[in-house]
Amino acid sequence: MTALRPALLALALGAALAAAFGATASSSAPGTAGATDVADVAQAPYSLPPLPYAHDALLPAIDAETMKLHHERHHGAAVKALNDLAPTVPALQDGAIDAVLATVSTLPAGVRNNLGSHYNHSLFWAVMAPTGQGGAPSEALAAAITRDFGSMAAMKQQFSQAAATRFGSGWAWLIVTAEGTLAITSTPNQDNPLMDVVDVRGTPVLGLDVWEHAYYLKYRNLRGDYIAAWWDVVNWAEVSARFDAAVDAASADSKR
Ligand code: MN3
Repeated sequence: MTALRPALLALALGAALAAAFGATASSSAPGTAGATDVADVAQAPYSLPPLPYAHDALLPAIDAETMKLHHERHHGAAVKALNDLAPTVPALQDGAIDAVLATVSTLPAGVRNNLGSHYNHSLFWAVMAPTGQGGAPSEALAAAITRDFGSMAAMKQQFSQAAATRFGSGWAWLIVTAEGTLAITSTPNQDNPLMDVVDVRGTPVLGLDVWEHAYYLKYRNLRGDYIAAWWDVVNWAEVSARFDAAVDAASADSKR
């Protein structure tokens, strides 16, 4: 999850390629090709994660065209913007994403928008699974949902309400708080609960994109229908794993 590792890997790869093909490269662009190669890869620490399923895997909840456009164009544009920003924002070159988000108020607005988008969409693709393959919450997650909301149905109702009432563009979240409990919140635009600019902070374990680009082709203005259908493609195994990790982290933090 850190930006450092891919950057270093790319640097090492670029240097190795420059060394291996130096003679060839310098014959086409004398004296500069090797260095340019290294600089290019060093400036691209972010990449678009591939979708872990086909574009049409989430039908009928989400249509294939929406998934393709959303992933390649919307998320892709954020990744490109981040790579354009990275040379002038040191935190983007060597900071872990969650740590950068926690100090986002001190960074240029483009970081808030585009690193937020990159984090949010990366989580969104991961917490969905092909229709029929979403499984069920782990025992630990199911118990926490009952403890903190009363029932699974009540949690879904609260989450759906948060998603439906987020004015304009934004996200709904199920988070683990610093106390290790579950809570529901929503954020505008590409903000998320890891950022130091939001009211309710915590570690997201489930997130729903309610920007119109996430549903408008199929659902038009009917955001509520999209939200209701989306529960069919939640990847509960992934949400459960993220819940376990977030609870462990909250517990470790409370012992410091
Ligand atoms: Mn989106």
